[in-house]
Amino acid sequence: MSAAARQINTFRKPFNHLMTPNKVNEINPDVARFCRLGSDYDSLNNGKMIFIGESGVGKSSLIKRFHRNKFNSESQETCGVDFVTLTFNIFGVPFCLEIWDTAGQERFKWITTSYYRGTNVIVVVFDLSELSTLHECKKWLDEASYQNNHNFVFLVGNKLDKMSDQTFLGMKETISETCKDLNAEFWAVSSKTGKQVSNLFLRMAYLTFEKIVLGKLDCANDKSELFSSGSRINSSGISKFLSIMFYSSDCVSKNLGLSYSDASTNLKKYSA
Ligand SMILES: Nc1nc2c(ncn2[C@@H]2O[C@H](COP(=O)(O)OP(=O)(O)OP(=O)(O)O)[C@@H](O)[C@H]2O)c(=O)[nH]1
Ligand SMILES: [Mg+2]
Repeated sequence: MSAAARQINTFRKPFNHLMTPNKVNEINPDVARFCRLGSDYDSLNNGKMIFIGESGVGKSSLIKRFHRNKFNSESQETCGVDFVTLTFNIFGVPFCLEIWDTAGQERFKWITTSYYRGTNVIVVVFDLSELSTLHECKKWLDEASYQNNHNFVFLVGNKLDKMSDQTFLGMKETISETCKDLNAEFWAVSSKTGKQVSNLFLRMAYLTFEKIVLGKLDCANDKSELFSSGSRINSSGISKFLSIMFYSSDCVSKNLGLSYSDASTNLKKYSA
């Protein structure tokens, strides 16, 4: 996906309002204010998300679809872990998200578990066409949750292209129960066709960003100082919005090219 595809200018909705514990329906006013004033956003921490689940469910394919808009029908199992850092532009504020891909093969467990720490979002992936992979999700989440104070859990059913609408509807109740059990937000996607993949990543990026900004505001002794001391968003600030993408040894950087007027127009309606 191009850098432009990682811009978030509107609130990102869940896949299904009934299958999410994250009931927020609009951008938080404090976060909107933070974005509008461009308050000290250089010091925002990176977000971290990790993809876990059985081997072959399509974790790497999902990340590849979002990152490069490509799909490979050949199976290439992940050895250990892999990661990519993507820069999003959220209401005019640059935000880096580390996306960690882990191997589902048991023999790599000793490597992957050491990367679980410090994760904001845990993405548990299963294959919609292999119900047994859904039943393994709790085990995966329990392992990842150990010693980890994550903020969000997403339960992602991949390979939607292999399902008829009717079969998918028939599975909904089981999925809904698992969602409640895991306290997770559900998404059905297809890495092959790209259906819902972008919406899923933008939703996860937005929620992570919101959590990190709110944490930063909570930590500040004086919120008003935080809001007033930051420089306002200006054209030189916007020009800093570089999209930095790392994938393994790859490193590409591009200018996002968002104009000041775009950012301020998008934020006007959220003025506190
Ligand atoms: N039809 C279909 N096939 C998919 C989809 N996503 C992935 N696949 C295929 O499923 C196989 C496994 O995909 P991977 O992305 O390698 O799975 P993984 O979860 O990363 O597997 P490990 O790295 O071993 O943990 C590959 O042959 C993919 O082409 C999808 O949405 N639809
Ligand atoms: Mg993989």
